[in-house]
Amino acid sequence: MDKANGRGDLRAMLERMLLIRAYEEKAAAMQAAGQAAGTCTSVGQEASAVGVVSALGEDDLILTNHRSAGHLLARGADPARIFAEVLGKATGYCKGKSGSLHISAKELGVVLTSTIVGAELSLASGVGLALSMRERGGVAACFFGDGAACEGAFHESLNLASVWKLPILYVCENNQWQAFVHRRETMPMDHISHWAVSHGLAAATVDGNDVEAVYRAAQAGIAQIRASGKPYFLETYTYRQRGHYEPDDQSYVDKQELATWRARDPIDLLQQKLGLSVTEIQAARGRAAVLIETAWSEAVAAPYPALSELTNDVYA
Ligand SMILES: Cc1ncc(C[n+]2csc(CCOP(=O)(O)OP(=O)(O)O)c2C)c(N)n1
Ligand SMILES: [Mg+2]
Repeated sequence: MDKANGRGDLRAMLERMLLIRAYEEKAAAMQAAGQAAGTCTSVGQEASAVGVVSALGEDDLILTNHRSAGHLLARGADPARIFAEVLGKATGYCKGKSGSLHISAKELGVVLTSTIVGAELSLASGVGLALSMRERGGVAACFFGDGAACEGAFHESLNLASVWKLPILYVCENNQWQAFVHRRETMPMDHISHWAVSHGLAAATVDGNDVEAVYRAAQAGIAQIRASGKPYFLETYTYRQRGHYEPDDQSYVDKQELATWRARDPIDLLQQKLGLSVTEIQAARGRAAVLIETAWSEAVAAPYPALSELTNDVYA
């Protein structure tokens, strides 16, 4: 199905992006209010998450990283259960034992969230190998950042996937920042897809703030993986609009650069593409805010795990 063929499909993607934005802003506000632990938000990167995840099939798998809420929500995660996880509640996706940084959700095909930068790349090789050995089809989408691409695990993973023909969709969210260091300081060029080509992968760089473009590029990449069994590399070129984590005053960020990217906010771009009026977009933002407020209240009201749960589901 071509989900970006009609206005209705793009409209659904807009609603999902608004839900992610509302979730991230609530998470940041609750951290500032001292009611939740710190979190790494994906504000500004919603088109990358929604565009790629919308192109995946139900049986495909996802590996993600410390900036994972957008990927989870794009996959249909219940925001109340993500908040519950962040708050350490029993109703969280991992029964309150993972926090925001280690969530996995089997029912959504989200294999893991890696907080070790780059580990999602080495683990993707194993997941890709398992998929190819099972011979039932399926693609593993591995989300990672430009900082992870500067680590050795990136090159090892791509090399293995290329040689072993693993069905992995590498999604590099090049958001220009690696914690408090700008990408310019750690890489000789702008585009990470060049490195992928040198490892023998088919690769593309796409405007990561244009959800329709991301969706189409991901769809084309996934089709290539399914037809050839070989990995594909997609770089979504985007920008991290908030700090590395909350709280972060972004004092080290070039104000002009931030303003330039905020003027290309992925939600605003889609609103313009769809020709939505201010009233229509305000109503849509309001619906997302209500869903997120309800989710937060549900998570707050949820119980903490029983003491007897302490050593269950963990290595002892
Ligand atoms: C192996 C390792 N080194 C350092 C860190 C600390 N750290 C957490 S996120 C981050 C930046 C990662 O940048 P990038 O991969 O571009 O992802 P982004 O945060 O931009 O989404 C760093 C250095 C870590 N978690 N793991
Ligand atoms: Mg980055």
